[in-house]
Amino acid sequence: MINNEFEITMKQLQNKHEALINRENILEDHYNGIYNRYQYPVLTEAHTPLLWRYDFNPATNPLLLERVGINAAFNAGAISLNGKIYLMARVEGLDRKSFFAVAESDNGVQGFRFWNYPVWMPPVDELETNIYDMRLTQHEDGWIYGLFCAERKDPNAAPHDTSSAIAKCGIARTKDLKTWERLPDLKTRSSQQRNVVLHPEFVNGKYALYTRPQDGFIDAGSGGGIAWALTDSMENAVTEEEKIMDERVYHTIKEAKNGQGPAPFKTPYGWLHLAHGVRHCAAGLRYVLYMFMTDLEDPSKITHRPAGYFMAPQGEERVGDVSNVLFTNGWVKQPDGTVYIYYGSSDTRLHVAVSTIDRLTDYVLNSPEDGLTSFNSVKTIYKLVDKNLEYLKNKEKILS
Ligand code: M1P
Repeated sequence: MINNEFEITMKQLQNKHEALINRENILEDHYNGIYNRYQYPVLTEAHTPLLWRYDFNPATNPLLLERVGINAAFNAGAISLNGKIYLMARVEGLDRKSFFAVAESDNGVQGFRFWNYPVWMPPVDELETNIYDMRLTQHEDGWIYGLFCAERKDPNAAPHDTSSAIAKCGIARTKDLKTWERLPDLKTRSSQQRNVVLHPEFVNGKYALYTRPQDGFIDAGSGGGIAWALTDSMENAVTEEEKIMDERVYHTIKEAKNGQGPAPFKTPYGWLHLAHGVRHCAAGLRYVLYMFMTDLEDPSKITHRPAGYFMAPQGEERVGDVSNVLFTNGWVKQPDGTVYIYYGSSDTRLHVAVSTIDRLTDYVLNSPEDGLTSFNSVKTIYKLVDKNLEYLKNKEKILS
């Protein structure tokens, strides 16, 4: 490539990248009163900095080839700090290794720009192979904690078995999202852990965790659902007991497995939770998001659980590296009650939906529960139709 061509191509790449980052995001035209999706993903592999991917020096990269390819940017932790919104994205290279990188935006729905460098997260040992899905919790002890999945090859796998893996909960903390102190992995009785989330407040003087005990790397097995566990310290986090608080249930959206999403929000009515549920179907596993509320005094006690899913994959969300997946590990609450929900689709890209604390609380408090049979679902609809017809009959009297 002659120098001029190199410069022109580089400029084109930069302009295209800037245009993508600065693209205005638009609310989708769909109403359910609970939330609204934005049309464009807020992060994709194309949002990652050109600095990570290209060698800009014509002497060492005369053909301007991409040197380090990025495959995807998805499942992100989220936090609102000093008026900005920061996403802790799971970025995956062409080499299938995931790592964390921070992207920031002034308004939470567009303009997310990655920092120049990904997060420097030293491994606990040389066998740690892959890290992903960080949940950020601003704890009342003053630290921001990042809990994530830290994965390694199963040391007991047979020599020919190059797939079996062990998932642990990695723990790190920071004050500024830049410098991270890596702490020892969580120790639990369960052989595998994924989707572990730190509750933002002390409970009975202890750190409280939402865990997801599982027997295998993929299958929850005897791990019955989202569990509740306490630890005296995060510097050496150990849990003795994991109490299942949100169990898997036959013929529901969380029949195969489930996992806590981000840390819950405190509301006057209870702790508001977002989670993912997984079921088997002919196309494989289907991941959807659902919500529930827990007791203010005892966050391990579920008080309200709307039936079925809150959000499920639709349109382009359905297709990607692992299709039919919505997954969330980040949401933020703004001072005016606006909530931004960040969700990954099909392990490929990251989207945002907007709601408010009032709408989400109303949804969780007043939506009917799953009756667990077809007949009970029909009864629920009958009840609503009766109520509506009664209201419509008397509407004028009631309103006068
Ligand atoms: O591939 C779908 C999801 O699978 C895992 O979630 P879970 O542990 O609940 O099965 C995670 O690897 C997640 O990142 C991924 O989106």
